[in-house]
Amino acid sequence: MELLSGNEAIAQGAWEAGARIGVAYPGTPSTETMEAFAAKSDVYAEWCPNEKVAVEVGLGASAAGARVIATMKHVGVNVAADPLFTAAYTGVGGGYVILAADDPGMHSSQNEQDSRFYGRAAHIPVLEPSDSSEALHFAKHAFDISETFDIPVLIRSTVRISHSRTPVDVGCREEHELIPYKKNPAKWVMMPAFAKPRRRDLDQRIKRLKTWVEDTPLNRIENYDSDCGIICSGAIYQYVRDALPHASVFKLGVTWPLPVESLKRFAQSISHCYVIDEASEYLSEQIHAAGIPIDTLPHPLPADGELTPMTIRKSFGEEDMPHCDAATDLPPRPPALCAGCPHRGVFRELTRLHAIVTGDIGCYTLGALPPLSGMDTTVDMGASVSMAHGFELALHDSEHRPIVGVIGDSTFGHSGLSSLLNTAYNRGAGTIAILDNRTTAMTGHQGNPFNGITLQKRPSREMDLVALVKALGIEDVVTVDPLDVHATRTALKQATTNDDLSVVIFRSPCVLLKKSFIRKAPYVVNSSCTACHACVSIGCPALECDSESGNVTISAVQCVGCGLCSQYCAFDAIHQVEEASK
Ligand SMILES: Cc1ncc(C[n+]2csc(CCOP(=O)(O)OP(=O)(O)O)c2C)c(N)n1
Repeated sequence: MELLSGNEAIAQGAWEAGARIGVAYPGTPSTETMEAFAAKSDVYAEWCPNEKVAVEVGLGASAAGARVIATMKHVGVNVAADPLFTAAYTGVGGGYVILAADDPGMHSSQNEQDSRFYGRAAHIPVLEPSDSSEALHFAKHAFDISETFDIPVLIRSTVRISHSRTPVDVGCREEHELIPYKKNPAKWVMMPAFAKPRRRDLDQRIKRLKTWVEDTPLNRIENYDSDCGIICSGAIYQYVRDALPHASVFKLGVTWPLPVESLKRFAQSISHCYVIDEASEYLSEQIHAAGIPIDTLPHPLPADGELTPMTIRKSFGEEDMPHCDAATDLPPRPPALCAGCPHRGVFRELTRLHAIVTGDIGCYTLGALPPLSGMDTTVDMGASVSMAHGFELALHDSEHRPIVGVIGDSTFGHSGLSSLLNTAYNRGAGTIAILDNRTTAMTGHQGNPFNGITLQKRPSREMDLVALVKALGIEDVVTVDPLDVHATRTALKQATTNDDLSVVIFRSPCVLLKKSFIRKAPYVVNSSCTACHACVSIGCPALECDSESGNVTISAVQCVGCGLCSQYCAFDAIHQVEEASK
């Protein structure tokens, strides 16, 4: 028995099922799944530059006969949707399981999405575990389902399943020989002449799945109260058990296709049957559409955000559960760039320039928050570069503020590269700042093509970012140390005042990377300080400002000695400890 997170359990299940290959792009809450899989014996695993590439690499390996797992967060499924939809037509060779980890409540995402809609739209079965033990077993089953029905299988988890640890009985690995590859264009070449019969074949496979799903033990009925029954899945099952212990429950483990006939019988056997779903109407819409009689909840549940046992109890007009009360008197902890983060100065300088900044997704999105307030837009990975081009197209005759797209190195590899190709191809202008902190910091320091570190630390290539940008025909490319304020200011000024498309690569390792950790002697403020607060304008959490006197001090615990604040001091009042004590 081990205590595993849902993510680790899915990796364990894939390993036990004999999966040989794992492919992923990181994204919370899915990331640890591939990290755990990569640490197993007898497997190959890699980070891909994005989720579309990952799903395609996985499909190739599956076609060649291997069992494969691909993992991503919910928004990654949008990126991977193109191969995903057609993979339902081709079907698989070796079993192919894809994890989509959703983030209801948006703990670390730009939107709330329900990946089960993808299963339904793409005709791909969806399994939803409710704890780590199920995560392991469902992952194992998913490979068999994939091979039996010749179809990829989606495992949908949510943040509470992915990140909660529950006891799991781990087993041994069952080796699976490669399923011999045979050339079969009618299955694998999806041009219309082959895709049309394959579409009809898909219908047959779905028909078989719909029969199978009525009896699979992955769904479970718990019969208690005949007056109140709940249909639910995933983490919500655990909340329902806590909140309404006497209710009967239809616990769905397969949420596409739904076991319509079994659900109908359950609903008819109960006086009042309800559907409880989180930040989504996925289940209730389908259950209504199937003509299954469902009651309206006594009090509606919130339409967005995570549910809790408490919100569910309240919707039934039940008393509070005192042990479930979360502390409400905790001090707020707004997110901030770390002390010493190399992204900080770039945003300070962009604000000084009054630039319109199209931002992107990564640690640097925090540059949007006060006091830096250095970002105008953030939408999806890669959008900084393409939206900067859009701003330029619309405003270049009327707006005299510089337009700057800001993107991280991993995000540039994910999809910024194709956006920059577009701007270069269409002779766009503006400035692109690539914040190359030598890692994919936001999701926990994964490797990417620009630091050349692979998931299993196998030999790799470190892409030459300057050469890559130049290869697009962009001549104005410079590399700058973002911890040098003068160099940063000069480079941005130069890039934003010429008529060309310019790229500035700000290169300095993430301060949390062990190797690069600056940890020089901290800085201190001396008596020349006039409390002008120019240093505070960079928003470093190491700088503390007395609310009454306005005096600034630097926390020796937090300061890592990057020296950015001293470069903003016009009164020579900030020095490193050794210098100050001279
Ligand atoms: C399509 C998609 N996939 C994955 C993610 C998760 N994610 C958010 S930021 C990020 C990486 C950011 O790395 P980088 O661009 O290098 O910036 P850093 O955090 O290092 O500053 C990832 C993988 C996402 N938001 N969207």
